[in-house]
Amino acid sequence: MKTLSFGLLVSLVIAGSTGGRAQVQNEKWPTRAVKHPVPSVQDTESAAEKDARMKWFREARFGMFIHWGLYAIPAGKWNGQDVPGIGEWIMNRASIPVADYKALDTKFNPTQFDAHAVVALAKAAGMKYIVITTKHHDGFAMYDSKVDPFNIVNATPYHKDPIRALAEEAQKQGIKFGFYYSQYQDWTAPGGAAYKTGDHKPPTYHWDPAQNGDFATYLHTKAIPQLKELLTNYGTSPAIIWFDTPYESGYRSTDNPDLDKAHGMTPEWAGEIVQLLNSRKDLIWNNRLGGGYPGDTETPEQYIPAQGYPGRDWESCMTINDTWGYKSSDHNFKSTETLLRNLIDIASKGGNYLLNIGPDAMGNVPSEEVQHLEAIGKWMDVNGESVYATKATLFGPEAGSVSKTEMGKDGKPKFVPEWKWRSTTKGDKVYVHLFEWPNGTLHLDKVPRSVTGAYLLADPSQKALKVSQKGQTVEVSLPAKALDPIATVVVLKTR
Ligand code: H79
Repeated sequence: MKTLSFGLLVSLVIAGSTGGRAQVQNEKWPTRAVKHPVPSVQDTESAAEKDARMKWFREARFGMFIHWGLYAIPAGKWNGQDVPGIGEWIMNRASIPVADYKALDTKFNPTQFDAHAVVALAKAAGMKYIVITTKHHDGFAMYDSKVDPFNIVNATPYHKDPIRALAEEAQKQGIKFGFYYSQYQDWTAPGGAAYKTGDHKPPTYHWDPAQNGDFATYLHTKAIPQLKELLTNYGTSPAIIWFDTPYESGYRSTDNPDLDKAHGMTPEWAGEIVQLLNSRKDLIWNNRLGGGYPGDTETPEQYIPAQGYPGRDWESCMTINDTWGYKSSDHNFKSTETLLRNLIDIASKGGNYLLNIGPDAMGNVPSEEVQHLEAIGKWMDVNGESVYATKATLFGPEAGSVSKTEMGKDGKPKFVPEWKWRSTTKGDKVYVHLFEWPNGTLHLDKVPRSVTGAYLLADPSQKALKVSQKGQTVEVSLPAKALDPIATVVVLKTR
């Protein structure tokens, strides 16, 4: 592909490889066959170049998502009322007028924010990268922007740039750092898009005349110039650009450019952004740019796909409680057991786990989130070898099965996960993560390799466990008790 001239490339019809898969459940962001007006790195690089670009991401397996912005101040309450739903959507859900929401900036002074501690927390959890909201749908820039005054350095008493502090710490502590940027929705910039909520009216679903304007003007005067700042002002960061919500809620692709234009990112608009992204050779970006660009990663939100996405890189993003942005009333934290099982489940399907934290208005990470991440880190310190840089399971049925009786919300038979064990591989090793401890013997069917030995990963002496193999059936003698109450890893040495 590299030798093709630009002219030839633009005339190629490049099929979106994902065919419009559900991402947020029940939602499809179309990546149908389109002519990419600007070829993206994925269109032009060789397979070897792609492998080199994706290498660190494929080995990382575990990252930290950070949703942090002005919405941490109301923290889920407006005028004394609880606002239902995810915290960072409060402006939309409560139909807060632009001027009232913007006035939050004078109250934002997160003096407790400690970039060193946040990066250290990610590292302690065993996370290999961080992605933070540089601008969410509320339009507030969490970094030093010369393009738009509604930003943390210019408009708040804090006057500092947490993105710069985090970029420096990430560099120092050796962890990749990526930027979330809401390119389509912007609820405080005239012309920015808004998803339909409650009684907001089509075609714009705006709730304040101050939001009215021309989308192309917003794109050209705010989103693109801000993305340019983000791509040029932070040294080796960003390693990732994480786009979001490129089409109006519920929109289905029609191959009608005029309809597209009214309902989301057109190929032309997305292409202007791609032009910028192409300036950073090593950049990874997700499938939420819109305009028919599939990007690098599938991004299932708040769920783990039954089988992963064979042939595609992917990352499940999930909350620890029920919100991304901080909500003072949300204490519905998942257990460490659930979080760890999710991480192992995702690794066993060849994906990454992007697990969110939501710092509060002072910049503190909620203590429950810190505790869970530290607990995961303790397990990863011992067992990380069975997660990092591994490949998906050699088995498959252990993840669960399609129900013969139950139907899912989409009307298709429901996938029912099972939580007895998972498996990953690396080189000649097969890792078996046991959530339930078998009585005496681990029995495995359909092992496609010869097993030459076994030991428990958490056993510092790596004492050999007795193994017997008949054809593809393997039995491993186990000690009476699991070494870890959540997941004990059996390592099979194979050839
Ligand atoms: O940044 C996080 C979310 O804010 C954003 N993506 C993650 C990473 C996002 N998640 N879901 N969506 C955007 C689509 C929106 C869905 C809903 Fe709603 C928001 C469902 C309930 C609240 C919009 C408002 C649709 C119904 C009410």
